[in-house]
Amino acid sequence: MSPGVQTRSYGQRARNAKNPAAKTLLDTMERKKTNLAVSVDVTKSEDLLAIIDAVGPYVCLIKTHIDIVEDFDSTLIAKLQNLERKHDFIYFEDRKFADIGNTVALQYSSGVYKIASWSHITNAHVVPGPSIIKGLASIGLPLGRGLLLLAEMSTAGSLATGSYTEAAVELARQNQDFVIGFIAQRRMEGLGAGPEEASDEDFLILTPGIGLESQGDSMGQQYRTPRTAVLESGSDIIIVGRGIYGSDPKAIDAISGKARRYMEEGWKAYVERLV
Ligand code: 5BU
Repeated sequence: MSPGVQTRSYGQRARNAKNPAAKTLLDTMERKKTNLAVSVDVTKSEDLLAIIDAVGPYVCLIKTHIDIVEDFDSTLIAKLQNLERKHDFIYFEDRKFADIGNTVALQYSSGVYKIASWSHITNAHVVPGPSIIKGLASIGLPLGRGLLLLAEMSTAGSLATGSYTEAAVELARQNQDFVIGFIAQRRMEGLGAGPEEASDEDFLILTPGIGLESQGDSMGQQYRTPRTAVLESGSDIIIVGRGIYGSDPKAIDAISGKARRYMEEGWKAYVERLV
């Protein structure tokens, strides 16, 4: 594991966090003793709500793809917010914005989903360059939201490598009020920077492509274990989807049990890396 800020506790990092969403997330992780985010990729709002209710006690963050919900209506947002209050977590809409600043600002604030109004964290590709951050920040910063940049992806053959990944880190460095970290497979601090620049950086690393029982799927997804991601690669938050609800999205007791198991695995690896 590379040396750096990841050996500090989530609680210590919360105290230094400048962005409110990052601070809330780190405080929640410390309070609930969990670095698990569950990605709930189901198409019926009833299943979405039932799974969130089942995994809620074990997560710091719920990741959504709100545009795959077939029966979406605006009352769903209030129901999601009730679960947020009941279980003490925050939301990350995995929207992967990728357009010019003006367009992403509209996509983030408006339309059917009004993402910025309820999702504490969202993410963006860096393909358009700095303008995408400017556009999203114009909406998100006044609301205390945080942005993750896609520095790497979990898929086989991903093109987000090398100088592309380094450019993402550079963009984050220039926008530390709003950019709170990365979707990545390993730590990013210091990438492409001199030691001076890297010394006071603290980016959250959120890692998808996590599974205990499977190596991947038939469409290029690749899985690593919570232990590998957190202990060996220095990830801060493991993102688990089908590993938790995949075999049967209606089997609520089994889903709770699996969420607890991933939470325990993730936390154990984190505690080990602190010492
Ligand atoms: P899974 O069921 O655990 O494979 O779901 C992973 C989720 O994380 C899914 O919602 C993807 O859209 C998301 N994801 C990913 O798998 N890999 C990536 O590199 C990025 C997002 Br970015």
